[in-house]
Amino acid sequence: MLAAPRPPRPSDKRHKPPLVLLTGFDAFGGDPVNPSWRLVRALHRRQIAGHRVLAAQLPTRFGASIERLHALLAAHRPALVVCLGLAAGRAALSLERIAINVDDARIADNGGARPIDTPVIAGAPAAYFSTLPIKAMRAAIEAAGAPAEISQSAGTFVCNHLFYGLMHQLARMPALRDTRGGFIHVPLLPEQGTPSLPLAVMAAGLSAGIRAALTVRDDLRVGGGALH
Ligand code: PCA
Repeated sequence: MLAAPRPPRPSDKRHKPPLVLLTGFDAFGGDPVNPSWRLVRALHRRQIAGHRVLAAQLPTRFGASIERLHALLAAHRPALVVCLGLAAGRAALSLERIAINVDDARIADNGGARPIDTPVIAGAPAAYFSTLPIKAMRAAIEAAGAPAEISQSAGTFVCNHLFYGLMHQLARMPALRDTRGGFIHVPLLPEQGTPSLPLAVMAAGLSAGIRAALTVRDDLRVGGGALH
């Protein structure tokens, strides 16, 4: 005899939509706010292409930022992860192409650490490429009215460190084999200086970029290189 199907309980979390994990950093280096956190917070709980956005703040610290991110990855197993950080001086949403395995800090992080020429993860590969469709995302962000660019370097401070820690973990964890991940640097907010972008413009651009990352399988084959 067949067993009767188990009746659903109110606590059953069925049909839970897959997650998009967005991270931003806390304030650092004398700026009172970090626009990356303001931006991801603005998209928290939004639904994009059938996915639910979860926004989290990470500390601007070597080591601790990666530890916190890895805990979030293990707990939520997101379908897509986009980490964001501030790059004062840039004028567009800046889609990072590559994370490199080196920490070389020009200023101390929020815990006072200032590593120089040390690997993010000893013995790990020299670099990882973003697995986001960065050209398609640039096109989508621009179509949504926000400036966007491809960047060939995320620097050697905490943002590159976190980006590297993300890509290393996605490459290693079987449960995250299909999870796309990458990093976006954002400009200052208008009240912080120039160049800048209003929060609403960044939010419209980012949500269009996320939609592209969730729906475009093969990236566009269009230029995004730099001469220098
Ligand atoms: N930007 C820094 C670290 C935290 C942030 O928002 C960076 O570009 O490394």
